[in-house]
Amino acid sequence: MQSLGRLEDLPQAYRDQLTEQNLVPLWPNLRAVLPPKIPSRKTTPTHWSYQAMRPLLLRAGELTPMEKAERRVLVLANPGHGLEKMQASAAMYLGMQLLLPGEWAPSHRHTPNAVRMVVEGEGATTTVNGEKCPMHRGDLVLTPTGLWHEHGHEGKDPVVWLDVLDLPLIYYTETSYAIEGERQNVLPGHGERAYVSGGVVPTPAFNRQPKAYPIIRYPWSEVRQSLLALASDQPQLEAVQVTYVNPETGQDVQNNLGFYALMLRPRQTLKLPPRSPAIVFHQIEGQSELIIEQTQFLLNEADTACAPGYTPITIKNRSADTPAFLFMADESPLHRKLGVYEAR
Ligand code: 1HN
Repeated sequence: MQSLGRLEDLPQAYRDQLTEQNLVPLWPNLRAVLPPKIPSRKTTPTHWSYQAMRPLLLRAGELTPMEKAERRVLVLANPGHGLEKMQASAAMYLGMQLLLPGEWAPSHRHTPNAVRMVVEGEGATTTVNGEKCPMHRGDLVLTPTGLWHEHGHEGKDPVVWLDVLDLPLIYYTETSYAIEGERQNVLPGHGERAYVSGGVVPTPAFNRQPKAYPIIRYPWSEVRQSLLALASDQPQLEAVQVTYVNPETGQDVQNNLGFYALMLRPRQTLKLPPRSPAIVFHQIEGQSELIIEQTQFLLNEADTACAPGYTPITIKNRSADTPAFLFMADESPLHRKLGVYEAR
């Protein structure tokens, strides 16, 4: 590939004139924005140990009352982007949120899309547009763009969950903002009951407008059951994986990020081909070994890791007798919309 002219090759007086007019020559920067064959990625393979972060999160509970935090979160920041950017990848934000018994995180709505993956504790709820969702370990609760949401805690022990948002993307596009609201009235109805079975959906009547987000809470007990059933029904199936979908459309539950649950059979090794989106892994049950190109992480229960796009990934279940279960998030829906999605 031909090397191109550098900025320093140009006379300083000419460069000053360009700057004066808010002009920049392309050629010194062309290779940086269009690198050969594979994009440059700031996202580096990163691992966050739950055991290591837990005491720091609980300490935040002592140091900062809810009134001073609104959302008490330690952000899982990828050092490749710079910690202050609060990004796990180009489009994904991750945070570990703590809610203590009796606490209340007030209602608001905002343009970024969020989901919560419950990590520990019983008794917390998230109310989303009036639907009060219980939060148990492994449950996925959606708070999509524009929907009111608030968190409460009527239990006895600290509750922790992992927040996954498309905040970096929404912020980058200069569309990120929030509106504060009043405490919501709880309304009847739970999407996961109305849509309890994957094969049938409520029949459309003349006037039934399906909601944009018919299911808000995806209970782990049901997702786990689906994975076990899939694995036993299809013993030859390599990737025992399910996608969290909108039951009305069969499409991804949210606009920009995709969410999945993966089961690894005892001692299974699964190779994921390089694909354009970055991926987040969160260990729900068991212990896995995650190999991202040259980097190797041990994922203990509740650990989280992030891998850049275009990278081969291998994941192994460490146990010889129990399955491992992982939650995954990626940027596939976004890449498909942009027309840049690739599996190599
Ligand atoms: C948010 O709304 C929550 O509602 C948590 O729990 C983390 C991070 C950035 C922007 C909005 C929540 C958030 C957030």
